[in-house]
Formats: sequence, structure tokens, C-alpha cells
Amino acid sequence: MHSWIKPIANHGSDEGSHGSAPAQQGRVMTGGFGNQSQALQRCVEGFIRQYGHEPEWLSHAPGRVNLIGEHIDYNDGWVLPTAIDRRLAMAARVIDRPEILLHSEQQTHARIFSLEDAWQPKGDWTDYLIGVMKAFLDRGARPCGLELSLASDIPVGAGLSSSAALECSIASLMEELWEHRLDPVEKVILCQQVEHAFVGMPCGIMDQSIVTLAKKNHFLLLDCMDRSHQHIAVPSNFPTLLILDTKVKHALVEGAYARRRQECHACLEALGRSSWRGAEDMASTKLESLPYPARARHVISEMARTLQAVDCLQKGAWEALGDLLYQSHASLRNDFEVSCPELDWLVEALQSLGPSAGVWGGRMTGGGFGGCVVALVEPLQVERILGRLQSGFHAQFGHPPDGFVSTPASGCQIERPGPLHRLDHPDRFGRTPRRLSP
Ligand code: GAF
Repeated sequence: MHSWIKPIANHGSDEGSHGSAPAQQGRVMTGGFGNQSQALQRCVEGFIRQYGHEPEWLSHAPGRVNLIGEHIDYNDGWVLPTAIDRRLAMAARVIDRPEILLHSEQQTHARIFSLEDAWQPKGDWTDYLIGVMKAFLDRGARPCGLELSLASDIPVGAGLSSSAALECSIASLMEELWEHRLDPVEKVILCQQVEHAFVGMPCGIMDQSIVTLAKKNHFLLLDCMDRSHQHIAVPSNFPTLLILDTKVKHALVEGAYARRRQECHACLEALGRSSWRGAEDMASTKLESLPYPARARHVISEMARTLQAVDCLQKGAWEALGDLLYQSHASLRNDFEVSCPELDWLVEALQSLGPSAGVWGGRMTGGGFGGCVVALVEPLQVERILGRLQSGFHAQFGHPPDGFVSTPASGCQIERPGPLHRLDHPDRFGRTPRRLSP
């Protein structure tokens, strides 16, 4: 184990990957970053194995769950996400060749991207990373060659924002190593634009915002109209956040997400409005005349629920908060049509367990079409609740969902561990990395 990674309790198997976190049926897994994530450790070890020397930088970013406010970030709504204690980590070292060497723990060899090529999307996960680098180049950043290695505890395609974690961690590295600083909101927008223009996913602003701005033990109330935000402290008696991964993979790029955006936009056009803000009190008869009334119903009702949820959170009204989560799920299932049978089954099962069995509420979280449910449960009942959900789900769908608990975690961070002398002396291959700006 590398000296600047502190030992942590092993909570899963070692077969972690950029893709999936270790799956253990019937066991509640904590994310692990209760100051150290397993991904950080595996990332540094992977770097050393791949390149034969230590990294100089370590950038790491969390996944996220959205408590409520779904599919309204691109509709000028409010959202209430928090970072989870599963992280993606990226270790880096400057090299004196015009190349980006990219290694992930799923690969045996590093992929090589020349800094002299014009980068085009390849249609795989490297697009998130190369797209961000290209955006920095387009803004006049000063490039240098890099060795990179990454590892992740955030399941991919599970609606927990592994892509935003990837974008934001490489963006933080670029700020340092390519000497181009951005303020946090600029960074969020750069990463969102990369998803739009390079990856082809017309996402809203929520995921990159929470990954960048998250504060430990807080939710983020983000106003997606003017991008202002407020950190909402988690009360000490807040229930446990239980995250249930159906393992049904979503592929938002494939069109359904973009269609939802277009449908919402078509409703606004029919109303002759430029924003949903201020449309909250619209009469239901007016909604019925829109091209997609159910979509409009979701947007308007979810905006109201999100603000009510903040109130419940601050008052400690868990049953009322839980009801809002169930209502949000019903709206996403019936009106926005982004749920799937596996998500619905879990939410119904949570609802029928109810407060007497320690369940306050739950809903699908993220883009939908698969992915995860977030539930609020009593800490002492977590194991029992998870066991019941897993066996019932297994009987129904032939596999158990993964389940893990998480506490609200901190956002993207970059560290420069170890003594500075590594920059001044050649490494054991005789290479002297370029000195960085102070
Ligand atoms: C995905 C998108 F990336 C977010 O911007 C948001 O729209 C979310 O789906 C749904 O709330 O995660």
C-alpha cells in the first residue's frame, strides 16, 4: 500500500472496476470514503503497477443521489441532491512527451492519445475525459503530456453520476496541470457542455453541480434557473440513506432523455413561455391543452414537491418527506414515464413496509429507465429491510439488487501528496517531469 493512502477497512471484494462496485447480497456496504475510498487506494496502486512509479497528483470526485427534484434541472426547477461516499479517483503524473496515457483498472494496457491529434468522440467512456481535455485546449490551456490511471467505486449506468465524477475529476487536474483555472460554476458549465457537444447527452446542470459543490453532511438546494445554491445541513437524526441498485443499466444517450427534454420544451412553446418558473399555478384545464400534458404535470408538481421537501428536511418531518418521495416516484412513473418495473417494484415494496418497519420513503433517483432507488430508512433496521427487499426482488426478477448506505459526502477534491522533490529529480526511467506553476 502506498504511504500516503491510509489503510481502510476492507468492505468488499477487490475486483472493483471503473464499472461496478463489489456486489454482496444481503450485506450493507458502506461507501468507504469516510475519509478514504477504496477507489483512491486502488487508483494509486494501479498507477504504480502500470507506470512503475508514483503519481504526483490525485483527483477524486463523488457519485451523487438526488433526493428529489427529478428531470426538472433542465426545466428551470430546483433539485436537492447530495454526494455519496462512493468516489472515482484519478492519479496523474506529468511526462515530457506530447501524449496522454490513460489506464483504468479494467484494462491491462494504457490507451494512448496524442496531443498532436484532433480529438473526435469515440463513443465510449473516454469521451467524457477527452472531451474535457479538448474543452480546456479550446480555451487556451497550456497542455503537457500525462500518465493517468483511474479507479472507481461508482457503478456505471446506475444513475449515480459516474460520468459527472469523471468529467469533474479530469477538469480539476486540467486546472492544475494545464494551468487554466476556472471558477466552480464555469467548471460545472464546461463539463455540462462537454456532455452536450462531445458525448451527445443533453443533460441538465444538476450532476456536475453536486459533484463540484457538495459539502460533507449537507444536501445541495440548487436553483437551476440562476444556478444559485444553498447547502442544507443534514439534521443529526436524519434517517439512513439506503441506495438500491436494480442493476438495470440505463443508456440516456440513446434518445429517451433527449425526447423528454424536447417534449417539455414543446409544452413551453405552446404556452408561449420561455421558462417553467412562474407557471406553477397554471390551471389543470390549461395543462390538458398542451401537446404533452403529463410531462407538464410532472414538471410543475415536482417543483412544488422539491421546495416542500426542503421544509420537511429542515423540520425533521420524515414521514411527510417520505410521502413526497413516493409522490415524486408516482409522477416519474405515470406522468414522465422514466421508471421501469424493477424500480417500481422496489418503491412499492418500501411503501408496503412503511414507517412501522422503519421505512420513511423512497423513489427512483437520477435519469431513470433503470438505475437506483434512494430510500430513507431507520438506521437500526437497514439490514433487515435490505434482506427483505433483496429476497423479494430476486424472486421476481431473478437477481438481487445491490444495496449500500451512504452519508452525504464532500465534492471533487485534488491532492498533491508526497514530497516536492519528485518534480525536481528524474524518475527511475530517467525522465524529469516539467516543473509546475507554484
Ligand atoms: C441525468 C441528467 F444528467 C441530469 O441533468 C438530470 O436531468 C437527471 O438525469 C434527472 O433529474 O442524471
